[in-house]
Amino acid sequence: MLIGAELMVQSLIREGTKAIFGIPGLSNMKFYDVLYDYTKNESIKVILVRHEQAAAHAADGYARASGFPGVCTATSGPGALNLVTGIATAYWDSSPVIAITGQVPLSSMGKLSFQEADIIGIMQHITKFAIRLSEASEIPKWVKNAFYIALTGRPGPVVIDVPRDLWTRNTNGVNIPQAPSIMGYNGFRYRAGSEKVKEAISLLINAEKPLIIVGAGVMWSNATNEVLTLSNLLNAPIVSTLLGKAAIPHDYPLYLGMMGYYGRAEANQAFLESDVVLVIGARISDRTLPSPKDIESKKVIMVNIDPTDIEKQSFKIDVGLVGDAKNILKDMINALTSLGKKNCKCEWIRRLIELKEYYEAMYYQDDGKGLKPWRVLKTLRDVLPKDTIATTGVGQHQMWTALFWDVLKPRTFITSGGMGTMGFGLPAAIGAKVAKPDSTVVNLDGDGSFLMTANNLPVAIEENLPVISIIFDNRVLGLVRQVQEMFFNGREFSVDLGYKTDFVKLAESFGALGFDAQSYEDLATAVKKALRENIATVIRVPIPRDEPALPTLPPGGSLKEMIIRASRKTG
Ligand SMILES: Cc1ncc(C[n+]2csc(CCOP(=O)(O)OP(=O)(O)O)c2C)c(N)n1
Ligand SMILES: [Mg+2]
Repeated sequence: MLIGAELMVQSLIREGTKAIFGIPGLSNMKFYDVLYDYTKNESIKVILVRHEQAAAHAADGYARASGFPGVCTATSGPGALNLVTGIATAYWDSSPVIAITGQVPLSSMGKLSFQEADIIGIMQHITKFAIRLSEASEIPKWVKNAFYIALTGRPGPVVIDVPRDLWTRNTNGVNIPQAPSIMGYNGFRYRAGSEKVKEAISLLINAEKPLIIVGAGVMWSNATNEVLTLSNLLNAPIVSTLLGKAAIPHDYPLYLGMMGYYGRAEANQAFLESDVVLVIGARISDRTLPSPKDIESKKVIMVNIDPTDIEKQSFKIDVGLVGDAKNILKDMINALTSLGKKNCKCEWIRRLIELKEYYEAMYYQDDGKGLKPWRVLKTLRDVLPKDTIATTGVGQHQMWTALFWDVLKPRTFITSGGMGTMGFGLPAAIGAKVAKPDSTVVNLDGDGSFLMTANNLPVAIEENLPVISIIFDNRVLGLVRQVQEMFFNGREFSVDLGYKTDFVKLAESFGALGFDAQSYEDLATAVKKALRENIATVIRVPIPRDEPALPTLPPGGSLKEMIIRASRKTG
């Protein structure tokens, strides 16, 4: 005879769960009570966060770093509501997070009971699937289904809401399902037909200026090698979305960086000049392509596991290939090899090298007035191991990281793209460190973003998760200030964070190491010390208040209107 809470813990462990992030409370207390025994025999780790938003972000960071669903839990009402931002963040970025929420007892539902919230009603719009259980015996089935839904097709979050009385309910002879069974869900794992694959390949071979756009789907499908092979065979350069950065090693010579609203100029220019684009595992959001006009004259091939991504576009897709990127790319490579046609596209490659050199000379300048974000990031890259996992907050520092942080291994760049959630960096770093304890994890954060979830610094200390937070400390909500300066006639308002906050003391007050890096040398020394001491560390790096994140676009603008230089002197 097993009670519901036992069934839940055993089911999670059976699916491979190694860690759960959360906070206990009235409605998930029995779940914790059973977890207690399983932590004693080290079958599972339970990590106490300081706010449930961090539990969801940590599960998300865990998922993106490992490729395996991250699990979080919260009590009913305020606990579960605190998960909302983190779950929405995971949904927008297609990350497999599983949330187990406690709920008021079945008999109390709908009565404005203590800590009651309609979590399914709220979560169903921001999850791939959300279910409230009504029988304890259903737990194994829905845990199995949840993992299957979260990880198949386009990955995404799943919520299982468990009324409190089910945790303690006795169950007898419950069937442990061998396979998932969900009516009407098939994971979207279609394969593209060989005719369509040939059509796509012939468009690419005959292109004069082919370009590959890589999104997060390449990472989820583990298709990095296939993308590089195809790029090589076609002589087609690669650009990426913000999340697609995590899929391409940046030392690949034909990678031009992130394109889009704050994208690298050479990536945007290459996109504008290209004639055939192959979009792999990217949904082409309004951040990547702010104006669909910019793609209208091109031939477009789109590979995506989610057919709605192909169907919903406002521009024409010439060939849509629905299925897992790795499988489809293998078919494309086979088709290409059998056609045996390799065209050097020398003019196109020459032009791209020219663009790259031209813009790099523009980015990598240093007038000696204050620390330059690009040099801060180069300094960090030089002292951190190749497989370092970087997370970010949201703002200018995120855009500088997108532009100048070199990702050298897949799955080592974790950022909130679709939702743009400030406060993501530290908890996501904590989750990534739990998933990959042998990798260095660095949170490249903004001062504003860091302060949104810095209350979780003690988690890194108490759980012995030595993540390093680098604070790009411009004392301002920099990205908002920049938009006010550039597009609201300089009416900078409600963005200054003041000069009193002391990040070193804040770190030390939690028992972390704190450093104030006044130079690139200071920064390198502090990072080396953090690595040596191996405890959670905060390094504050002062950045001039008016340092811009460029390129950018005017509001509503197209990639043709890129603003590459600041109109007034900064520094
Ligand atoms: C939760 C949340 N609130 C508000 C915003 C709007 N927003 C976008 S960037 C930004 C400023 C971020 O400041 P900081 O973290 O210091 O980064 P910086 O731009 O200065 O590098 C704000 C307020 C947001 N993205 N997320
Ligand atoms: Mg800031």
